[in-house]
Amino acid sequence: MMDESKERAILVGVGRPSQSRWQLNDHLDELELLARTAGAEILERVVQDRDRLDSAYLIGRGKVEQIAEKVQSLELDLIIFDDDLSPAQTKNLQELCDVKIIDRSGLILDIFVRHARTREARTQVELAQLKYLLPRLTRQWKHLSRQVGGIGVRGPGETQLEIDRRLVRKRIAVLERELVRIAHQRTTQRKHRQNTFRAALVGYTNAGKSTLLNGLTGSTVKVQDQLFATLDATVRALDNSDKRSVLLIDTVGFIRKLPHHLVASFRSTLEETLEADWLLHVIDITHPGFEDQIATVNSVLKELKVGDKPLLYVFNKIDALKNIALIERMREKYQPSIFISAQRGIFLQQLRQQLLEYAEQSDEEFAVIIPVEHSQLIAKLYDWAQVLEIEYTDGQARAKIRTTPQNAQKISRRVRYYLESKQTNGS
Ligand SMILES: Nc1nc2c(ncn2[C@@H]2O[C@H](COP(=O)(O)OP(=O)(O)OP(=O)(O)O)[C@@H](O)[C@H]2O)c(=O)[nH]1
Ligand SMILES: [Mg+2]
Repeated sequence: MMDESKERAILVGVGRPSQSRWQLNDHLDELELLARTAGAEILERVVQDRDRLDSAYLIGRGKVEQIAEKVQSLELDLIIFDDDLSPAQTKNLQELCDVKIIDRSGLILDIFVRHARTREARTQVELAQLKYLLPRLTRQWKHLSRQVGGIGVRGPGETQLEIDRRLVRKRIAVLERELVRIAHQRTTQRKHRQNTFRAALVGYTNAGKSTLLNGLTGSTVKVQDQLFATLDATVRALDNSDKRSVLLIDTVGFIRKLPHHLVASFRSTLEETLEADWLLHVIDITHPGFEDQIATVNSVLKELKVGDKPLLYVFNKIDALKNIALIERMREKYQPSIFISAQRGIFLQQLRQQLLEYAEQSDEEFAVIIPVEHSQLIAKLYDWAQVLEIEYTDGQARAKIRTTPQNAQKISRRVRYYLESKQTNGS
């Protein structure tokens, strides 16, 4: 049964001494899921154990020749490598196998191209794709793009590959300017909600972030058993939060070896996350490699310089967990943490409660004194904080305000000498 609409592919992985076979299989499972999300049909996996990667072919030349035979016998359209290929390796492999070659980064980019809906996401993806293609822009690629198309050469690639590097660079500059403009718009939007507490959902792709957002806010963001279903930042208010307004932010998921061009290009989407007051790190506890996923997410967070933001580990999908003992082990190991099922609504009420409590607690009370001629700054206080009391005497405004630590910092920077005292009044 050959599905004509799907590209026929095999996966290639390299076994390293530092890595268990189990880990390699887990990585290849994930690669297969990525490939299927991109619309490929996987016929086989090829694994080679190596201490060192080959500079010309990544794997041994003999192995490449075996793969070239499979290209014929299995009628392959595509070979997908789990490891990053240099432009030269890609070219060499293409020459020997005479078929399209793509690596994990290229595959992730392809999925992003498919899933990008908004102008911002499209712009970011095109930028990342062009940056990825630039060093790979050779005659070989042009030739292939004209002939085959499909996975890895979709989207802007098809037309951009026809033109020379100089034009690609020009396009990159245009996109970068466009993103600065979009980011500016976003900042303006964000200003309107400065006095609200914001919690960002972060986590590995497919962990259940969007399901959780829907469960907590009653919205209907797309949920799919697919990688990278969400590419845009969605902001929704926590329902049932009359005491304190709390916003939740859902955004793009992370994955092992997320291409760094992509992370850089998605900065404006991730900006919402970067400015959040609290991170909810959502984890699929039923995934066999969930602890590796936690480590990956934490390292991306570090890369984004939000490694020390306050964070709650939200272990999700406990409804589908077989080994219940895992919960107690993880509760000890990851703190603070909560164990929920976003889909079934198990312990969601508790999570909502924690969010509200945290939001309340994180507010601090300040007494500020501002000379009345700084009327703009006084007006700003109302944007940035809850003004509990304000009185005007001797040409000065004396105010008691309550706000998040983030905003408090901002205010104290502006207020400078006028900040009288700071009383933490959390409890
Ligand atoms: N069993 C179970 N499945 C869940 C739960 N929460 C989410 N899922 C499923 O997990 C899959 C991924 O859910 P999403 O909410 O799209 O995950 P995400 O983290 O937003 O994924 P991306 O946007 O692709 O990064 C879907 O098939 C959900 O139905 C849960 O509590 N239990
Ligand atoms: Mg999602």
